Amino acid sequence: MHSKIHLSSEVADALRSRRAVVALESTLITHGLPYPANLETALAMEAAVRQTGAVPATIAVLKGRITVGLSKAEIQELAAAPPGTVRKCSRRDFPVALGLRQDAATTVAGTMIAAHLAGIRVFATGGIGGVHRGHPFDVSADLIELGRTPVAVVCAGAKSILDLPLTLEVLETQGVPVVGLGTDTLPAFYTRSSGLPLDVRVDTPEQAARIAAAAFQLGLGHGLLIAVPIQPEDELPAEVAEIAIIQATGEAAAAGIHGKDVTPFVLKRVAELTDGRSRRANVSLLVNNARTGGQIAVALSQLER
Ligand code: PSU
Ligand code: MN
Repeated sequence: MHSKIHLSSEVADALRSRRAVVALESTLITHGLPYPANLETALAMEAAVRQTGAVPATIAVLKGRITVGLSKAEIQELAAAPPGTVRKCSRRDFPVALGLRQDAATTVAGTMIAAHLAGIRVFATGGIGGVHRGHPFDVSADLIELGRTPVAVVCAGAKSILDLPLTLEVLETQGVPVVGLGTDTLPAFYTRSSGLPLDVRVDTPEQAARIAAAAFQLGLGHGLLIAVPIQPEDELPAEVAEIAIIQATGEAAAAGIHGKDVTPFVLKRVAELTDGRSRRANVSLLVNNARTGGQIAVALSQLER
């Protein structure tokens, strides 16, 4: 294994004995949720993965080392870091974080890369990045990573702060299967449906695992998106989400916010504008996806035995 990557002994043991492991990202801890909700949510996601019989592997760069399987103390430290002090680590950021021995929080793209290097095939998160509304050239590196790294990413779709039709087009171009689990349409993060039809629906984690297993066996090198809607009792009404999103994205543009700062800014503003309701929805879908990721990882490891 690469000297720049470190696996916790629990994760290394699980992978060696071919047990189910689920990768979890760290950008949602440093940039997605405020303290202490970020800490509570990260730990709740790990617990949800464990309940399914899988082993969680929260991933970040710590002092220049890609760390797969953070300890509780390490999660706590990242969660309590003052906002803006930890680098958001996508594909392009690894050389900087590793070369300068920095701490950095991995995005969906960054976590996929680290998971793949470690040999983990299932990763659960909240929402993926996408094509920004009104900025068709601001395409999240997450979409490109899904096209070139063989990891199954379990998410609640993408926030409607993004241009969802263009996001689906880019995923198609990148050769990424988008599988609805219990849904015929792309979920829109805070809400169960964007109304955009998907061309594949499955209804069990086992079926999702079969598609992932086939992808990995074929070996074309791309990832998959498994889209799981937020639980009905926790979704925001579409118009509530939409009004807040339009205002927040407008404010971001007016304030000249760009690049990697857009997504954290908009998440924070939407939470303020919805009196915290969007944040509760966010936490709910994160824990739900962690549980579903665990179920898919367990099914995948059974298929391969
Ligand atoms: N979606 C969320 N919360 C988040 C993110 C996405 O609901 O914290 C993070 C993920 O780590 C994702 C990143 O990979 O934002 C996308 O950033 P960008 O749009 O700059 O590619
Ligand atoms: Mn972007």
